[in-house]
Amino acid sequence: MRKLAVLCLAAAGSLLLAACGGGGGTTAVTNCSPSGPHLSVTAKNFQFDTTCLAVPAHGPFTITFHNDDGSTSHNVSIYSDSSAGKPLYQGKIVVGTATVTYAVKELPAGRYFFRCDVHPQMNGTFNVK
Ligand SMILES: [Cu+2]
Repeated sequence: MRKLAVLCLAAAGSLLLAACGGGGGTTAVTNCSPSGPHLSVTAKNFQFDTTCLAVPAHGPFTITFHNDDGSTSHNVSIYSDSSAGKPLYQGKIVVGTATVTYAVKELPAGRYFFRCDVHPQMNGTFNVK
């Protein structure tokens, strides 16, 4: 597993990136809709269990984040777009097998981007609508 992560990091920025999972694949869902203000996301084998998250506009929300990769650090952060230049929320990094709940302030309706800051190849679309 550690070897795979190194390969993925080495591939960052190249065409091989899509092979490392996350939101880069052609089948990635981007148009998901919210079912409520409480999200649950799991990171396992250096992948999130979804490529699309959504919350309702007009209110705060929570993200319960499960890190299922023992001794590996992951988090969930939200950015205004896939350039990750402007953070809207940066979740605390979770080391090893653990669960944390992030409380996030209301965001304006829009299409944003989420990722793991430790492994940027783990990413997806974050919809507020
Ligand atoms: Cu990560």
